[in-house]
Amino acid sequence: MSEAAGRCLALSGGVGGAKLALGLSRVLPPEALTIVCNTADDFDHLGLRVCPDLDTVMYTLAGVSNRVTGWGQAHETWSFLEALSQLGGETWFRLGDRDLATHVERTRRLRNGESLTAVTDALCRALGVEAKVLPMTDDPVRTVVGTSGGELSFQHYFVRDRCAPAVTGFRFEGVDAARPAPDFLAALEEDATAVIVVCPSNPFVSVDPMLALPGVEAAFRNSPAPVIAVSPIVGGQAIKGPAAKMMEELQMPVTAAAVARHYRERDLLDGFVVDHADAGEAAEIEREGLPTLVTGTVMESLADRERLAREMLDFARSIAAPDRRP
Ligand code: FO1
Repeated sequence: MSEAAGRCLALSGGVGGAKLALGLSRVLPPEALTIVCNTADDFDHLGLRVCPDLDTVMYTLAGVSNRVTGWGQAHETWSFLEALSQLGGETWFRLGDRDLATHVERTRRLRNGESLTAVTDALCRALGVEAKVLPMTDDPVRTVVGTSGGELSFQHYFVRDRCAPAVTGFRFEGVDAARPAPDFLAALEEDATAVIVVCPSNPFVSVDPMLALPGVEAAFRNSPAPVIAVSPIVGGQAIKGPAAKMMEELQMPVTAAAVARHYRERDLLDGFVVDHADAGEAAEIEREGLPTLVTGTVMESLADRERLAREMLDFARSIAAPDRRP
């Protein structure tokens, strides 16, 4: 996509989102890409602010992410955690030594009164990340996971309890009082934004917190830019993480079409992207009024990430200016 075609705003959470964000950062000039990250997974741990989805995107674009786990840094050492364990400290949430530096520096800056937007920008610049990486908001929003055994904080559900409890629903504490990060709203309302990409992230705990921020859904519906989402479900499975398990527990079909419906029912999308494995669902999704691209959405290599990014941008251009309901 050339500059003339304007800017891309990508919404990303978790590992799947970061892969496509990397692809977009490789096919777009840095000034044409803004990546907004979910911050409802953030939490205060050992007196430090941990921002997993911001860090996954930052590390991925900086080329230092741990490809095996999808979180934290590569070439990690664990002296801090070993020493903490000897002291009887909490080690269920694994903080590597290099990763720890990020949490210490972010916490120091936040305590000095810097916004999360400003801190993220400083850390990204220090790591050589040129694309604009943004928190969805500078205000506190925390996902609370409703389960058959009661409510859990997100990281307790996801890491401590390994996504084992059956989910009954989610709520995003603080979201009604939170304001979308200024640059996020600006990118949504800017007419230079040529396409909005919802990355293949968990719809419930990575994308919905961003959409729940006051004004965001309306801005999606009113944006002149087409909104394209990539299914995080391929062949009835999530590539990584608990999205498929959550859909089963929420009594939803575990299909790409069900994900399309989850966004479509709020009139948020102009196009949807499914993997070849789900080509049979494309007709059903199109019948529901959503132009659908069938392609390879499983990103193993860097070339996969770049190809999918290019196809997303071309698909967006091919979709007529969205005829949005007022
Ligand atoms: N996920 C785990 O499953 N186990 C961990 O020990 C763990 C540590 C961790 C440390 C820093 C960080 O930024 C992310 C970390 N994650 C870990 C992932 C984290 O739970 C994220 O919330 C998920 O990636 C979902 O977005």
